[in-house]
This record gives sequence, C-alpha cells and structure tokens, in this order.
Amino acid sequence: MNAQLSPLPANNELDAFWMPFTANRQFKSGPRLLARAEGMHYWTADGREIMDGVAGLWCVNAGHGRREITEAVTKQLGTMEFAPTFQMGHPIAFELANRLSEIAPPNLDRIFFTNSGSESVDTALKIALAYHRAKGAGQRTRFIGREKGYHGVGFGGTSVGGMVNNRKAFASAMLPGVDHLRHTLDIEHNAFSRGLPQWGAHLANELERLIGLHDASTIAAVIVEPISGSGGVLLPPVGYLKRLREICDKNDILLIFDEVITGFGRIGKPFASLAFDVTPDLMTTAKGITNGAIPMGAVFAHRKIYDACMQAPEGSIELFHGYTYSAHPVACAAALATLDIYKKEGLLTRAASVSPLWEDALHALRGLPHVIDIRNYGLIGAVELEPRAGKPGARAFEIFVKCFERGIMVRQTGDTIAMSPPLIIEPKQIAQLIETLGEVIREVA
Ligand code: PXG
Repeated sequence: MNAQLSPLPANNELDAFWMPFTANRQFKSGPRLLARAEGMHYWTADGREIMDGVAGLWCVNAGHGRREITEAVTKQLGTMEFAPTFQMGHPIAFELANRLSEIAPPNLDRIFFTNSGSESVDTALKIALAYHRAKGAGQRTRFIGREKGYHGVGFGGTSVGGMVNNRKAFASAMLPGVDHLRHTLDIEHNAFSRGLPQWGAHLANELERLIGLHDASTIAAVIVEPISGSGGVLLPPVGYLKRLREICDKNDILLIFDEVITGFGRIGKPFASLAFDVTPDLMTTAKGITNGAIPMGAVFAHRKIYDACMQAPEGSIELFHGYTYSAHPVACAAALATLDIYKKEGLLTRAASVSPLWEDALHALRGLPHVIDIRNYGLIGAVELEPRAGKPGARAFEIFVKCFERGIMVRQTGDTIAMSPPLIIEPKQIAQLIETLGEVIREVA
C-alpha cells in the first residue's frame, strides 16, 4: 500500500482550514495527513501504514472501515437522507433509542439525541435544570464540575470543565455559579497503580465541603467523567464514585457521568457506570455510538427525570431544547449497524479480557527515562513523563511526533501520552504499539 492515495495539498493550500485544538502554524509547516483507514490502521497520504493507538479520537471502537456501517449509511441515504424530529418522527430513531435502552445502566432508558459530546453535555446540564424546575426546585441552578475535567467546548461544558487552557480565554463568559471538586490525580500516593488506585476515595468528601459552602438547595448537578480522558487519563480511586453518589443522593443533587470516552465498551462493560456499579442520573455519550463514522451523541436520562418533565400540561412542549439533526436518520442507521457489530463481536465486553495483557505491556515501560507514572484501566492507558524544565508538554509532544514517524498514532495531552486503541486490537498489535512507544521514549531525551 505505497501508492499515493490522494493528491497532497501544496503548503500554501493549508491555510483555509483553521484546525481545531491544533498548533496550526506548526502543523502546517510539517503536516501529518491521513488518507485511508482499515481495521487497526491508517495510511498516510504518502502511503505509510500507521497503527491506530487511539481509535481515531477515542471513537472508532470497532476498528476502521466497517463495511456493515458503510452499507447501512448508504442504504439510509438512498431511502431518506433527512427527516425532522421536531413534532415529527421516523422509525429508526425509536428503534435506536430502544436498542440503547437495552444496554443502558438501570433505569437510564430515556434517550435524547445530539450530534456530539459537547452537545450531549450542554443538553444534560439543561435537562438537570429543567428537572429541578419541574419538581418545584428552580433555585437549584449551580453545577459542580472537577479540576482537569473535560466536557467538550460548549459554554456549559467549558464552564464545568477544569482544563485551564480551555477556559482562560473565555473566563468572562463562563456560566455563573459553577464550582469544582479537586481532581483525583496523586502521583505521590498512587504512581504505577495497576487499575484503580487504592488511595483517594476521601477526595469525594470535598463535595460535602462545597455543599456546606453553597447549600444543597442551590445545586442542580455534579458532573464528572468516571475516568477523565483528555485531562490525562485520571482514574477514580476505589470507592470514590460510590461516595459521590451517596452524597448526591443525600442532598437531592443529580449526578451526571460524562461517558463520551468511557462509553461503548472502552473499559470492558458497555458503560463505566456498569463497570464501577454506580448509576448516575444522567449519562452523556457520543463517539463510539456510531464508531465515529457519522457524528452523533446521546444523553441517557433516568426515567424519574423524564417522568418529572412529562408533568407539563398536555399538548405543551416539555423541553424547549433540541437540534435540527437530533436523531438524524443517517446517524441512526450508522449507530444501529455499530450496535450490531458490538453485539456480534462481543466488543462491549472484550476490553475486560484484553486488559490484563494491556496492563502488563504498559507497565513494562516502567523504569524508562523520564517515566514518572503509568495508568491503565480497560483499554485505556497513559504514560506520564516528567516535564522538561520550563517547557511543559514539549517532551510528550516530541514523543507523539516521533511515534507517528515510526508508524503508531498516540495522543499527547500535557506531558501525558494517552492510548485507547480500537477494541479489536490483537495481542501482537498491543506488543507492537507499546514496544514502539518504549523505543521512542528511550530515544527522546
Ligand atoms: N466529554 C468528554 C468526556 C470528552 O472526552 C467531549 C465531552 C466532547 O465531545 P465532542 O464530540 O464535542 O468533541 C469529549 C471529547 C483527546 C480528545 O484525546 C478528547 C476528546 C475530544 C478531542 C480530543 O484529548 N473528547
């Protein structure tokens, strides 16, 4: 597969595309262009094979180029390319909601469709407000997020998020009344823990402190990622999420799990909430719902929330919220085909059986130069590097670039290298991925 796959843009043709979350000028002086994908691999525009260590961007859980999805999408485009879902409906939207409700955590079986993780988050925050209002508690307007959390880029998601670079330029436009729990990363206590760290469940008690400060009666919801992805793969200490659930229950505060990354099999169960046995009131998803093939997101709401909102007068719209493309028929077709693949190939639970091997492979990198922590759960892994003095992120960025040159794609966030391969990854591919990363880490000073 060495033939050039598509015409390369000349360097002066790269300016029009203002790239997201990208160092545009740096990228455009040495572009990394992907042109084709199949199974576990991408091919660059000049024909090099790259193993995908991040499932695209944490979304291509069943691997690339799945024919079944392509066929379902093609068929749907030929049958009905668009249909509205405002005061109208189309059958596969209902079919998809029913299918999702079958794999949902207990009672989280009312599904609101969006087009991305960011929209799912903003939708969930709005549903939380609408729920309290419907229950006569409209004064509950505060949200509690967490440091280093990532909840997309809408104003709501940015406000509850906790990554400083994503917030600082927009500080004046953040939602009022948002507070944050401290994050759960503690390398001093938990370095190189395999799976969930033992130390740190008590960090959840900080929610009680924030409740003491603001009063429970002002707080609508707490939102956390069960495992933070973008913030650098931060794991919940054993017992931490259960404790958050208890405190929320005691204070009538809704608990929202942002499962945009952890959903759809990433950690060995359909959702992290099932893996950790903690059921939130709202769950946000996207990415793996369509294997990344067509944009789509979904908010899973507890029945009690849907039912409370359905108390509005008969004939009135219960929730003044929705997107032109909510339950877009082509996205629904892609999602249904994706769920079929997940089921047929057991992919929603496969990470559980592969993760011991994944864990061993990753932890073999312990002891390499500058490696200060390794974190893993399910098919998520992260290697934390010591930052270069005065140049945060530089070492990890160099490793990311070198990995790409050597034929593996990983993600860099700060001084963390994160990995989340397609759930179809085979043992020898795990070995290749981690060995290549190890070679690069040895070379980069
Ligand atoms: N919530 C979580 C937990 C996410 O990880 C979003 C919301 C937003 O989703 P959309 O579809 O609006 O991008 C995300 C997105 C990375 C990386 O590797 C992670 C995401 C996006 C881009 C890069 O750091 N997650």
